[in-house]
Amino acid sequence: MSLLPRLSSSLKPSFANPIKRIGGLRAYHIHATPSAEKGRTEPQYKYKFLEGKPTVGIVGCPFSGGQGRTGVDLAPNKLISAGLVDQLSSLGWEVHYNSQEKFIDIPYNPIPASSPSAPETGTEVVSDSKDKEKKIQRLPDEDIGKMKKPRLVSEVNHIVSKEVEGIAKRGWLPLTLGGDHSLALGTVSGTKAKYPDACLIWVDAHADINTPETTDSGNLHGCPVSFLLGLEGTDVEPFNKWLKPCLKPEEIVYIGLRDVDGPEKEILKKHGIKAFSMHHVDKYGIGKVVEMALDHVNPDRSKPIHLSYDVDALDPMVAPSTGTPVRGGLTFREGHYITEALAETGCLVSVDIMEVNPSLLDPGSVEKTVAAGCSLARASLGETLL
Ligand SMILES: [Mn+2]
Repeated sequence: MSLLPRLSSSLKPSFANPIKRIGGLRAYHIHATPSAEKGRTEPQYKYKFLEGKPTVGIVGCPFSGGQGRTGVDLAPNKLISAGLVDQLSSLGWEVHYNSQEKFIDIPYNPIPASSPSAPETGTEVVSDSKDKEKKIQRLPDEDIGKMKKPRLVSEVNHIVSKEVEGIAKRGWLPLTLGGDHSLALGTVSGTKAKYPDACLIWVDAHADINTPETTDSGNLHGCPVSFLLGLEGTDVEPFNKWLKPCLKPEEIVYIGLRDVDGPEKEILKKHGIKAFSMHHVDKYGIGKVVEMALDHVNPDRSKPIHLSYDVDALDPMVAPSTGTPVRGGLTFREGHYITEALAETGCLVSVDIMEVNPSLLDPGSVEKTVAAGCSLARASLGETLL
């Protein structure tokens, strides 16, 4: 199965941005501009913290190292090949997308295991962008405590963090396509580097707030929030070499929770972290829940918002092809309402779409899940029903 998206004719890389070959994987840059004939020439809402022409920088991170199932690394290319770049430019955004070249040079077997060109552990010759050959040692990545693949997760997130920070500092909106949710270590820290007062809205079936001590599985996609908060047990190598706690408990709010571990419940209580579970969605309705969530983290709607959206927040009937589905989730409309309401605030500065896994189920279920990922991204960027 090819890792590369089929590109529509309007998205063929131009001569200015030719396809390069890096370590057997082709890398390319896609740039799409809005035009009246495609749709809008500017987004529906004013995104008040962005600068210049409204621009999205897509970070596609083909990464599955924060959990045990392969395939989630295929999502960025699936979402792109489903037409996401064109869809966003037709909403009035200028769109930049660099394929996965930044993730090739990590020495901990970073190329997705499901890729046909996944290397064996050992020494491998890799060509860099100037076609000079260099050798990269593929290093072992043993568990540290309970943490699985800690060096790989750390290195990839360090790169993601710098990418997201760079895009945000250009005045653009970073849209990160995961990959598993451990990538929020990078996305949130990158966003916080540009916007220290940003709040975080975490839409998920899970709280992802286990610490390296409380985690049962050792999978780091269940831990990113604890690191961002700097909870006890998170000041550990290799993460503490680059990742500093950047989030206060009162700056995060959850929506959609329904599968929370015992120790996670204790952490939420102990730190007074606001969370709206599916029980609250049932009780109040999604409109009221989003309003209460915003009132908690952003009462005057004056702070930048980072939205980290795990598609497993949606009910498995809506987004079935994801690694840890839990029944009783958000309907299609509830899931999209959240993104529409956040877009309407004009405060969004960074968006993650995480945990689409195009390899788990039949083609119809995969298509449904990929389509949901794309439509959540579009709604976050101002697509409306009318
Ligand atoms: Mn998650």
